[in-house]
Amino acid sequence: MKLPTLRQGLLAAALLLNSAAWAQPGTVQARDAWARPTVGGQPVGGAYLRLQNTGGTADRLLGASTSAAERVELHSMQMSGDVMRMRQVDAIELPAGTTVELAPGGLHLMLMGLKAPLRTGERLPLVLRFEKSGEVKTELVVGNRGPSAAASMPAHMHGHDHKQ
Ligand SMILES: [Cu+2]
Repeated sequence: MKLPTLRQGLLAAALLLNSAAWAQPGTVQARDAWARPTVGGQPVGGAYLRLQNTGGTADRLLGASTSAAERVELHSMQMSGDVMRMRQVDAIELPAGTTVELAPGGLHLMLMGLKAPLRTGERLPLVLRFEKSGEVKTELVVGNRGPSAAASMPAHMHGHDHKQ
């Protein structure tokens, strides 16, 4: 009989397509990840990167981790009156086909409980966790990046007590 064979073939093809869809890597790419150097005794550090969602569906950054810190928080920075405040956020939205910039003065990753000062030139592994794309691995390069709004920001604004 030819029919069962054909049917089996279609079934196999359908399963294959299905598993291909599941196995598809995420459509979010992390680029240019970097962290600001810190001095001894500084318990937290800021990290920044560009997230590119090349897919047709929205995704969200839910969290991150690095061996260099006890934990990583997602933060936003907003003016509250005339004071810049950092706020922890649950997720960072990545609409389909967009690039979201985590940069000084705005959204950023906060490395909490640094195990050692971050020194210029160091590379640290960073794992990003997305709602749909799953885990994406990248590397943080420690160093100061070009002109940015935060370059002249007083150090106390990074003091992370969330009050100033
Ligand atoms: Cu922060």
